[in-house]
Amino acid sequence: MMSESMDYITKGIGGFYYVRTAQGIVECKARGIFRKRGIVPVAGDNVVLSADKMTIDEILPRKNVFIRPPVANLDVLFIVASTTQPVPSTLILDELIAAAVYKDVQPVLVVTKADLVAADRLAQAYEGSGIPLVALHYETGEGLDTIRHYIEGHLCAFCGNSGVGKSTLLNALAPELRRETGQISQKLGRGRHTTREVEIFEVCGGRLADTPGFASLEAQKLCRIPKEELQHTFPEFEPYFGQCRFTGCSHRSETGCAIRNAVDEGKISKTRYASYLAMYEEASARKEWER
Ligand SMILES: Nc1nc2c(ncn2[C@@H]2O[C@H](COP(=O)(O)OP(=O)(O)OP(=O)(O)O)[C@@H](O)[C@H]2O)c(=O)[nH]1
Ligand SMILES: [Mg+2]
Ligand SMILES: [Zn+2]
Repeated sequence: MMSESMDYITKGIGGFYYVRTAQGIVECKARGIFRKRGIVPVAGDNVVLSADKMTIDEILPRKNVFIRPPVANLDVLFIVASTTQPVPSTLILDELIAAAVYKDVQPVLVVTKADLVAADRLAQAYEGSGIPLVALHYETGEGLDTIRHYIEGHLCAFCGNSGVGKSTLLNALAPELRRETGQISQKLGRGRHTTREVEIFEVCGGRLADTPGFASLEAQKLCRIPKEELQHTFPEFEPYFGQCRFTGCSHRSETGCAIRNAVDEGKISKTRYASYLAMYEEASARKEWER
């Protein structure tokens, strides 16, 4: 949980850092010692400034850090999926969920376009998974307060395919950011997509990281999870650990696997288990240098 009074980096660009302090945002440089130690300050870092507020003297211990997109101390990742157009792949959603869990970030599935097609299919796929799922209904406002509740007091980010409704949701939550997003799209409207920096905004009593890198659904870029660790990124597997016949069970084809039994008994969702198998295969096939 972030503390209100702590100074933190809202944006880093070209060797300059913008740090939010109780007195407003100040522009700083980082001490040379960080580069010598191979530490790169990123948005979301809690920092201690020099007395003249010109230099970042210290980076406080991080809860987590992502390299691409560069952001630290993320608390919540909203994974936005629409019931239709585009129809989500549960494998991609599960990869993103696993990346979040692995990095100690709370994943929250946000289902949009529930007014067009019922959210049943997704709700069923994630029933009993322990992953919170919030279906949005803009006609009634249903779901928005739950999202606001997750944002309050936390550093959050959104991810999801193009067209799922991230901007629509942002505008519903924080209309004051609308101009901001409008400006950005205008800038991007012409020519190729240029690398944009991560920037953190204060909304709904929390912080929202605008992270272009999370927009794409490439969970592989967020982090690579070793195959042995994968099981721990599926919270619903936990009650069955230690109950498989073989120690070191990979929960694939071994006999007496408690997780497979739970799938057969309908206690673990079939799509979630299918994602586990696919991710395990993928992790096994990874070359040593890719790990
Ligand atoms: N019916 C319906 N339409 C929605 C809903 N959410 C978003 N849309 C529509 O879906 C389209 C895409 O929404 P955006 O908010 O632009 O999607 P996005 O995720 O920001 O897309 P990118 O910026 O390309 O990544 C727009 O036409 C929205 O009006 C919803 O809950 N119901
Ligand atoms: Mg958008
Ligand atoms: Zn097993």
